[in-house]
Amino acid sequence: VARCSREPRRVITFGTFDLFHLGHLRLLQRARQLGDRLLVGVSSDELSTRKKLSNPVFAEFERMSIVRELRCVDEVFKEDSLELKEYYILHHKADVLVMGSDWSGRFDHIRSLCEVVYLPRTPGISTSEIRMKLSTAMERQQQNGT
Ligand code: C2G
Repeated sequence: VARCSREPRRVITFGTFDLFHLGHLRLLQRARQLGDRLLVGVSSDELSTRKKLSNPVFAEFERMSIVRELRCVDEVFKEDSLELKEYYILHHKADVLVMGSDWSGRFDHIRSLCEVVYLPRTPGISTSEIRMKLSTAMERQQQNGT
């Protein structure tokens, strides 16, 4: 029987993945389903701070360690700049770039290098929302002296 010996399809995505949550997980799982291997560029502390205008809660080593352990992730590398996307895609021989819909249209120029897919974000959850809830709860505790 002739095997279809096609090359494994390599999917690449990027993110800070701070306070890892279900929205991150669902994105990575769906990205992995679009190919045979999933490579994830985890934003360095420096890039995360620049992007989000605040320091990530967890350092890059911690965020990379969590993402690396996921069953749907095959490889993790550090993302040092948003401007290096073309380099990372060529270096990692990615066939498709996957990003959440908040990035819709932002990487259409990459279509000359690889497919680009934007997936709907998981509603109702975000790292910034979790941080807001935590800091509000802590302020309330301090006011009540509890
Ligand atoms: N995401 C999602 N649903 C959520 C929250 C996040 O699908 N409720 C997706 C985002 O769209 C992104 C990925 O999860 O594709 C990681 O989210 P962040 O860590 O916030 O990543 P971001 O800061 O957007 O970094 O080079 C691109 C940047 O590094 C992307």
